This record gives sequence, structure tokens and C-alpha cells, in this order.
Amino acid sequence: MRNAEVAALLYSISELLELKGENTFKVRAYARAARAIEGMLEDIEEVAARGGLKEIPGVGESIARKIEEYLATGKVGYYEELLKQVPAELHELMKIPGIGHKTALVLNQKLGVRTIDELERAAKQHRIRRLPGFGAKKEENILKAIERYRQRSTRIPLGTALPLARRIVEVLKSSDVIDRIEPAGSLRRRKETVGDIDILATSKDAKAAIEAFVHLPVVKNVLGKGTTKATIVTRDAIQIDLRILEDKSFGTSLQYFTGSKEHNIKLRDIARMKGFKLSEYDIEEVGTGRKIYCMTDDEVYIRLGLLPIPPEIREDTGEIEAALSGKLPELVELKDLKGDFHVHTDWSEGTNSLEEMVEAAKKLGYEYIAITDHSKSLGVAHGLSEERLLEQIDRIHRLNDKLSDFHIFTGTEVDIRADASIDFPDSILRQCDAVVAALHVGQKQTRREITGRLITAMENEHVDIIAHPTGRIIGEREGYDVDMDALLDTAARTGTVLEINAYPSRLDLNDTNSRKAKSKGVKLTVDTDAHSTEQLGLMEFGMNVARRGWLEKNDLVNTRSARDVRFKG
Ligand code: DGT
Ligand code: CA
Ligand code: CA
Repeated sequence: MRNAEVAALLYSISELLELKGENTFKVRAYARAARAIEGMLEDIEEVAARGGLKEIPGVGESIARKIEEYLATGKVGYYEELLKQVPAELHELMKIPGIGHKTALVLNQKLGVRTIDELERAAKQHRIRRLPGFGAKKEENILKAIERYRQRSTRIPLGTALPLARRIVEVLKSSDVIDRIEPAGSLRRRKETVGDIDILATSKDAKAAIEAFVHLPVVKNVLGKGTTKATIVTRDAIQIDLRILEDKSFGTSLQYFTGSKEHNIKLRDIARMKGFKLSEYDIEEVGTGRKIYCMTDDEVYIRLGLLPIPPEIREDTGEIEAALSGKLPELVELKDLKGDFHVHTDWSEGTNSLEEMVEAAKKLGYEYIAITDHSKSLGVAHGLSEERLLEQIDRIHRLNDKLSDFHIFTGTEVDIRADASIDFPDSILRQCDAVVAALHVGQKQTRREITGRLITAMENEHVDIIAHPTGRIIGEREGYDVDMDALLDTAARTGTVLEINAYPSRLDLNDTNSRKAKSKGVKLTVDTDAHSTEQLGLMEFGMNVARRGWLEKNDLVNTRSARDVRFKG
């Protein structure tokens, strides 16, 4: 799947256009198309093949042509031209988050730095702080950014890995050399990022199965190939292992290779205490030597006297003890969801109309959505003025009159400004059913300031939900510095709901904080933050977090029916 490549290309074009000072409409169009493709579940090559590129939000004639050119040739002439107009030595410097074109240009011209190493040296020698407009603080930030850049993770976001794994499983399944096939490892546990993709299969002809695997079109290199195992690297540099297993061992092997390692170690101890030896091949009764084979991994747990443990919580954080004493949580499921409280439309930076978003939500089987476009101070996202919001609310009321079996909640994603004030007055907030508050500016403030702003927002009687509470972007930036305990305690005290943002690069709150929130009696909501109809389908990724956080149906407010939804004020 080349979606990530294409998105990266479009982002680069957008950046280069911005550097050139091209009009913002054009700059945004590329970024918007990139974002849409990044969040898309369907393979871009398939979309292109069926002539559907222009259905992607933000993709018009000209962008569609460039995507086709890229898919066919691996290059885009227009992009190469743009690149030539930016000095090559700036490219490397601009890889550091926070260093844009202008900064890179000054650093290059005044200090002669061309590489990240040279930039680091210049910062350590305090040569940067002496430049006009820089100063000590900026110099420190550059050093920190370099450090973060170097430590940036090479793990793969689940949002990329899961669709890829599913596609590969589908393709292999449809070949007649594979019988059973199942992804395992951290992917099956639905961790937010995975180191590699582990796939298990059975086959009557292991050799043919391995050959089919190493000849998949996504394969770039074959790292290893044996009689029952092969490892390949895809064109997107993702490593995939395939293991061909014996039929009778499938259940124990699936259990073993799903992990986690810590969970397996604890489980083997439990087995030993109960008189069994658990391995990836079978369960052996100590003493008699009798071997027990399992068809499924659930059966492994049952044979050992435990309740079956869902893969998402196999992390040795209490699940084995819970399964032993019959007290496992009943994890919430996607089908329990009745709506989505964080949805954008083309009234702000979304790409689809209000009506289209409603139609798409109905198709998903929901009972409701809340329309939460951005508020006025967020200029980059076309935030709504008070007048526009009131106009939208009026439109929603009129639409609701026409809808049966579906309800649109009025709402806003209101900005928590840098001085902790809320971007709309109470008189406006009062007219919204769902007030989702979020922090977008001033993310570098101190822990006290950030936490204070969030607490002030939660204490506002109109603020119902805090969106993406830590602001982290996976693989790109850490969250802002927030006192999580204070945040959770205030949410509990004020009855403010915390969001698990389902967007695959956010997943914020994360699994551990969600679990902690539950333990403090905080209610959560899993919302997509969709900017297009297609992104409403990203809910699955938020639900993975909810399940990894041990959440049950009652812990989420969007499992309630429309008439049981209660907002704060
Ligand atoms: P990843 O790929 O880093 O996201 O994490 P995993 O959990 O997928 O780990 P991976 O790919 O190294 O191995 C897949 C599974 O195999 C792992 O979840 C549990 C099992 N496994 C691997 N090494 C060991 C080990 O040394 N002991 C035990 N008990 N299990 C192991
Ligand atoms: Ca793995
Ligand atoms: Ca592996």
C-alpha cells in the first residue's frame, strides 16, 4: 500500500509551495489531499485504478494527475522542479521539526551550516543565539528538536500496519496454498505502533505458501527464507514475518506469537503451577507426558483454567490474575457505539458538507453525531465566527426536523486560548449541545500553565468534552506537558468527559491513561475528529485504545442512546 508515500509527497509539495510564497489556497489544497490520503483505508493504487482519485477530498484534476504520474513512474516532474528551486542544503535542516524555510535559510547563510551535525555543533557553541531574532531560548529549542529527531521512532503506526496486514492476509487467503491465516504479534494486540507484522498460517504445501508470500507485489527485499518461515521488507520499509505452522499446533502457536512476551512468561508460570508445560507447539501434562492440542488460542486459556483473555489486554498488567479469578472486564465493542461527538464539516476545515456527514454517519448505523467545527480564533482551520456558528445551529435545527431515527447535536470544537479563556462567550456556548474544548495554541507553555488552562476549561459549566487531551502526534511530537493526575481528578470532579481521539496519529488519550481515567471514575468518549465522510470510519482505531484501556460499554458516553445523552450545561 503506497498511501503513506503519496501523502508524504503531497505534504512536501505543499511545504515547497508555501516556501515559494504561493497562494495559500493552493498550499492548503495539497495538505488537505495529503491528510485525506493518509487517513484513507482503501489502497490509493486501487482508487486510481478505478478512476476514483477525484472523489478524495481535496484532490482535483491537477493533483489527481500528479498522483497518477507518481504511481506510474515513482516520480513527479512538478515536484522535482519545485525541489530545484530550494537550495539542497536547506532540505536536511528542514527535517528538524520547527525549522522552516526561513530559519533554515538564515542558519545556512549566516553560519554556513548544511547538515544536522553542523547545526548541532553551532547550537552547542552558542553561535545561534547571537543571530538577530534568535536568542538563547530558540537555540535550546533547536537542540531539543535535534535530539527528538534522532530518537524518533521507527515503529509503524497501527493505522498503516493494520490495513496492510489485512490486504496481505486477503491476497494470501485467496491463493489456494493457504488454509488458515491470522496476523499475530503486537498488531493483533492492536498496539498503537508495531515493530513488525507477524503473520501465522497453515498450509498443505508450506513451500508454495512461502513462495507466494515472498513474491507479493509489496515486497522490496527478502531478508530470509526457510522451509516454514520467511521475512520480507515492503516498499514502505515495513518488515513482515510469515510462519507456516502445523495444523494441530495452531491454537498454541497463535497464543505464543500474539504475546506479549511478558504475558507469555506469566502464563507459562501459571501453567507450570497447574501441572502443565505450555509451549508454542502444545500443552503437555507433566508426569503423564500427554499432549493437548488446541484449535484456537481461547482454548489454550480455557484448558489452563482461565477465562479467554482478549488479545488487546495481553500485556501482563493484571489480566492473567483477573482471568484466573473470573473477573475479566467485558471489553466495549465497536458495535456498542451509537454516535460520534467530534465531527468537522466544510463549514470549517472539513471537506464534506453537513448533510454528507450525516448521511455517512447514518450508513455506519449511528443514532447521532455532534457537529463540532472549529471556533473563530483558529484561523488556519477556518474557525467559525459567532454569527456563522449560530447560522449553522439554525441549519441543524431545521435538518433535525426532517430527520427521523437520527439526531444531530449542535456543537463546537472551541479553542482554549493561550490565556486560558474560551474562544466563545457563555451566551454562545449555551446554544451548543456538545461543547468540545481543545488546546491548539500555546502548546509549549509550562506544565503549570497547560494544566491550568485545561482545568479552567473543565470548570466551565458549558464545556462537556476535552478533545485530544495531551496533543501528542505519534512519531512526530510528544504531548504538551500536562499533569495527568490533575487532569483526571478535575474531569472526575466536574463531570467533564475526556476524548479518545480515534485519528490514527493521535490516539489521545492513550491506553494507559484511559485505564487510569476509568479507575478514577472519569467518563470517556471515542470520537473520530473526522474531516471527511471517509474518516468517520477511523473509529476502529479509537476503539482499539478503549479496549486496551480495559474500558467497558458503560465507560463510554457514546454507547448511550441519543435520548440518554446528557451534557453538562
Ligand atoms: P513488536 O513487533 O515490537 O511491536 O512487538 P511483538 O509483541 O509483536 O514482538 P515480536 O514481533 O518480537 O514477537 C512476536 C511475539 O512472539 C511476541 O508478542 C511474543 C512472542 N515472543 C517473541 N519473543 C519471545 C520470547 O523471548 N519469549 C516469549 N515467551 N515470547 C516471545
Ligand atoms: Ca511484531
Ligand atoms: Ca516478529
